[in-house]
Amino acid sequence: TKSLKETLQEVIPAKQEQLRRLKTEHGQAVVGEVKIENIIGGMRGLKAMLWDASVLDPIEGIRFHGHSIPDCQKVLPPAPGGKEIIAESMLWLLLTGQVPTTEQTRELSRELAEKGELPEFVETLIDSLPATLHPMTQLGMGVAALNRESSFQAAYERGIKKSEYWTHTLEDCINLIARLPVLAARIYRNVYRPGTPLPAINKDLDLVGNYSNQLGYGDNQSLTEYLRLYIALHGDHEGGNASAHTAHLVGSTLSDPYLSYSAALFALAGPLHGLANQEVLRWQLAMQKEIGDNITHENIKDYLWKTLKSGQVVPGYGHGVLRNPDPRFIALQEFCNTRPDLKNSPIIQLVTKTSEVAPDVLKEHGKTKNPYPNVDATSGCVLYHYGLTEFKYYTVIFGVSRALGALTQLVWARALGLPLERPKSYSMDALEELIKK
Ligand code: FAM
Repeated sequence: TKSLKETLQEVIPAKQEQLRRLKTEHGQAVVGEVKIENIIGGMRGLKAMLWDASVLDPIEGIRFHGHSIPDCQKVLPPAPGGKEIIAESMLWLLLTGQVPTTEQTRELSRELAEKGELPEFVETLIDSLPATLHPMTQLGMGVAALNRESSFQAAYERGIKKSEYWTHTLEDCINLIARLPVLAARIYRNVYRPGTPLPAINKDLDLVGNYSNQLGYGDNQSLTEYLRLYIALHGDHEGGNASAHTAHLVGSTLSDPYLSYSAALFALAGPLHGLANQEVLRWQLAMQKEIGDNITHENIKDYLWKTLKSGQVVPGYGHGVLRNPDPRFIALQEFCNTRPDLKNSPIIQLVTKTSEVAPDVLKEHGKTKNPYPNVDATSGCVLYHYGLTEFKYYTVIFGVSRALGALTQLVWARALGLPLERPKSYSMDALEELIKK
């Protein structure tokens, strides 16, 4: 059975050839136009990035190498005894475009478990941070510090050929994916469970099985399965989202994967991006407090208007690209519907009822281009139900996940020899000059 690296070695030449053809034969083909509204509107809608692992259709939602979420749920191997997609299967699909066999995912799980140990100085660094420092700041610092071990950086200093960049990048990316959950679990223990022992990595478990175990929830199979699904589904959301784009931009300078992904984590830490799941929970709990047990559509509607009239956004709704309910939201809601404890949980019921009312309210409000729930409308609330109630930590879990897609792109960017990213900017005066012409 072929390893991940061997599989990649096989698929890379055809992609290099595809890129060469696009560049030499179609380099002058026009994809779209650039309007001033794109330039001043956060480049929304501008088709200007190459990203192979996933494409986001505004209506259908995300597809990973052409596979929709329901397809992935059918074909990607789960953990032994589990049903949900695991991180290893998703990573394999993202990196190679191929569906792995069960054996291949097991081997990858073992490789990741073997590489998961943190260097001692990183443990010391993380343990020295104050518990009051946001877990995302700690995660970004830890990931950046891991770059002392970067194979890419060491090889670059030695002076390797460009064609060899990707193998060292892959090595760094696999090491980072292996270590991220261990680092993230250590942060959780330090901040929320000080003094409790961190279990050792179990070489027979998958990446997220180990993560759940190290967080202290290994006995809760339902939460572990949820984390598997959540982490697989959040793995990639095409290239333009702020975290993935940051990793790509920083990586394009040939900064190593640790530094690139650490920068991505700080983009993820913003409330309009990864922090949204924390915000959703805070907002839903405040709603729950205010309306009490009488959860009616009418009460929720009033609360939604109160939020909007106070000038705040409704967290968990809207999207930069999507124009329909997020299929990731649907998949997570389906997970809840198949489990009676979750289905009857007050917070999940509130999320469900809110999703029945909010789209109409947001349509009437008339601002957002997408009045439907995004994945974060529900993601944190399931964790809360299972007792993982420390919501400042939620974005860290997102950060463990997004590495799958962002690091995949770094491997491919080096395999394809993609250049430094450097768009052209304009001043307002220069734009006005342009209009006059
Ligand atoms: N509630 C109220 N107003 C909203 C809104 C919402 N949920 N979503 C968008 N708007 C407003 C938006 O603030 C903007 O107003 P201004 O013209 O006054 O600036 C207007 O509607 C047009 O925005 P848009 O074009 O529809 O959305 P953007 O592409 O600018 O922004 C989001 C997309 C996701 C940042 C935005 O919808 C939002 O703030 N949502 C709430 C926060 C959230 O759930 N973020 C999570 C996104 C998620 F998918 C992720 O990254 N994890």
